[in-house]
Amino acid sequence: MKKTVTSPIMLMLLMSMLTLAFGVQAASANLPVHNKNTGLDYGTIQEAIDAPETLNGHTILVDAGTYSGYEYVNVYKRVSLVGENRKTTVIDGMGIWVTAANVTITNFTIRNRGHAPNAIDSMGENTTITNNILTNNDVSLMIHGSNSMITDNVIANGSWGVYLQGKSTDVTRNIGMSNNLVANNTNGIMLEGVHNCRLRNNTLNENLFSISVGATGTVGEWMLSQFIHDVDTSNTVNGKPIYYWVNQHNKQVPEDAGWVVIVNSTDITMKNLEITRNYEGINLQFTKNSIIEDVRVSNCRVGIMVGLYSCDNMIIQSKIENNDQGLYLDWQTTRNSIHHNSFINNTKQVYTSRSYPNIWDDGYPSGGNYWSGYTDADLYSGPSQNQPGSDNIWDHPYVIDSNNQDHYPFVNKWSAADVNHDGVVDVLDAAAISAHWHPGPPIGSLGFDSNFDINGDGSIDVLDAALVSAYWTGPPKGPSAP
Ligand SMILES: [Ca+2]
Ligand SMILES: [Ca+2]
Ligand SMILES: [Ca+2]
Repeated sequence: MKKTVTSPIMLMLLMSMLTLAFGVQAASANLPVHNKNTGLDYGTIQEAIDAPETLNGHTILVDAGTYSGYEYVNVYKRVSLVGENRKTTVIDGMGIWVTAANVTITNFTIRNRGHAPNAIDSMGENTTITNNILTNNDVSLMIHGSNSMITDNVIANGSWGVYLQGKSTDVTRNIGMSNNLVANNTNGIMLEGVHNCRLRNNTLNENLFSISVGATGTVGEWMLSQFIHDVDTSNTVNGKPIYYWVNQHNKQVPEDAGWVVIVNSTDITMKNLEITRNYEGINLQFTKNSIIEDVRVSNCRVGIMVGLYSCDNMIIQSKIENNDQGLYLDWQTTRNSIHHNSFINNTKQVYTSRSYPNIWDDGYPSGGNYWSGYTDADLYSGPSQNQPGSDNIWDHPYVIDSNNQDHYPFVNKWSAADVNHDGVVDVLDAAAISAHWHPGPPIGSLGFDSNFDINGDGSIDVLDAALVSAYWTGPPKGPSAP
């Protein structure tokens, strides 16, 4: 049997022969960009925009293929740019610079864009960016215009993923982001100086610094409203939900948090959290009387941000490790009490934007914090560190600035069960607990020393001894029975 095979090549040949025969020009053979409204075709996206026939409200369709060769496409008319297929309609090395309002960009891959203007850079209001793949760009998406929508995009492998940045001349507000995958960027999503943004179901995976919120402007312009955003727990950082709380009181952040932002709130407890790889790990803004306790914050730009006007908070028993800046104290932050933490290998352990006074120790012998890289002598003990005998507290204060000093910096990393602070949990701690045994009456009674009340229940008893056993790091407690 003979089979009739019609290959695509044969079809094309046939079509060109027909075209020649009938003198009809194949409309789209060499001109891959089409104005859907006028029916006219163009060689480049820019030509289609520039054509006098292209008017506001028109849709420009772009065939699959790779588009490059220009610095950027200048979208200064209110048009929709629609790619044929987001995987095969590729803008390579060019930026899209949007200055008109009501522009839509959909179904493109935009990649390998080095410098400003960015891969997509929009000054226009009501910009819609949907169903694109933005990859290997310096900045994939820079949005300055209000009422913009960013949905269903993949934004990956760049230096900066999404940058929502307020204009210096106007208030930028009401930007929505939903169903985006932001992955493997150095910096994932930055909200900077924008107002009232709404984030839903965005997935941040394996970015070096996942997400940030900050204010811009001079001191007088640092408004609370730059932190009022609607970000719910459908947004995740490496599989863990984001808790972005505004105007909350007397609540505890769930322990599965991937990023924590607390705005204009009081009496919030953040306990037993493990936060890593955000721009700010825990970010307090305009927040008071809250407590950060037993958390570990690592590998962030800023481990814990004590932001604008955040006062009277406590940060205790936490490990702040391998961040660029361990703790950042911003404008008008005072009376925050920070002790029994370990600051380990942060490039800068503490940054104070101004020298507002804060409290860095819990008196003697309860002590202050552990600061990696800080060494001093430990020959003395006592509240003034002038009595002979070492006490595992350095003899001189750790000085952050003139208003901020830890008077009793620990020689060793802080651990609740290491009650003598010698860096191991062993028989000496068990003995010290016995020596300060004080079951029953509550804190404040005569002879009670809270240093030995490991579980903080107001009693020094068998439960505290059990914690020494549980956190034992010394030599084995005895011959192990077969
Ligand atoms: Ca000492
Ligand atoms: Ca010890
Ligand atoms: Ca106790």
